[in-house]
Amino acid sequence: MSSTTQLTTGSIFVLGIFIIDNFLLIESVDSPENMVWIESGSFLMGSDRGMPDEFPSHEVTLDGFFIDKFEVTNADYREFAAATGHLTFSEKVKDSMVFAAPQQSHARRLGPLDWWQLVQHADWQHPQGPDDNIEGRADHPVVQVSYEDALAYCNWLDKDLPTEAQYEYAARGGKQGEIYSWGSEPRHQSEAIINNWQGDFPHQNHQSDGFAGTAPVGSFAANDFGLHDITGNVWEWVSDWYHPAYYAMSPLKNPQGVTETSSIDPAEPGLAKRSIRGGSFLCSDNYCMGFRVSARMPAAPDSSSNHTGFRCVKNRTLLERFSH
Ligand SMILES: [Ca+2]
Ligand SMILES: [Ca+2]
Repeated sequence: MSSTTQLTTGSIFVLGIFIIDNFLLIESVDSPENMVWIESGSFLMGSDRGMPDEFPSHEVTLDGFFIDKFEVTNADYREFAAATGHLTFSEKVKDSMVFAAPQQSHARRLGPLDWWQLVQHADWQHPQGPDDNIEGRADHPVVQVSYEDALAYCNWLDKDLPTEAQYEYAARGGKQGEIYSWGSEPRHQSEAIINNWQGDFPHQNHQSDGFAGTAPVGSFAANDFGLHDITGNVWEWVSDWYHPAYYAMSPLKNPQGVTETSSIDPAEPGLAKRSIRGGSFLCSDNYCMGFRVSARMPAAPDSSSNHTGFRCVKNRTLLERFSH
């Protein structure tokens, strides 16, 4: 047999496996409840026009995965806490971060320390503090959960937190090079398209989207992948350790972030942080802009606040792919 024939036979064999593999994959994809299957594919991650930590935009290829259609709700988390007895970080330390609009100041420029307060007994069942509760908010996203609290929930369901790349791919909804999950037009300025902050943050929230704080999940239209609140409502934990220059060195396939010891937040060197994604009801056009699909934010994994929640993904192993 000539080497050409061997090569051709080998190629046909590989092609056959590829076709069978993909046939099995397509045939066997049966979405778990309230999850969407995201096909494997490539996309341009990051932005050359955004913040420095979003540079450079670069092509990333991902395996397919399932992702929750909605942010995890208070009802979901209540079920988990009841079944497992899990105590969140803020329940253990008995305090957490809560947003409070500061007094207007003309004397100096305000910063995050002016609007974040460490409130005693703020936790997921009391998002603003002891006088607050989640009654009537079962379908709102759970907040006041740390990275570990979020991961524990996902693991309980045999799921994971999304990687930063999975999150951005999902948020873009198949659109390439756009600024927002719906495209590049700033439609949020004239339409109630996401839950963010309208007006001059942190003093004036016009609430023209109908919500000063969290909104029930799914109150706004899904993106083209069928995902609700993938931008806006609450920030969402992802699994990557944060590094502002990661995109200059990240692998092209299934990037997972840097190691914990390599993580750096220039604002707090020496403190390893995870990334959060998607922006929240506190993100305005004059501050944060976290609802841009390429926007990244570092967050201490043992921190929690009243504007950060999460959703889960389910990654399929090779074994699972062939077991159907
Ligand atoms: Ca709002
Ligand atoms: Ca969100």
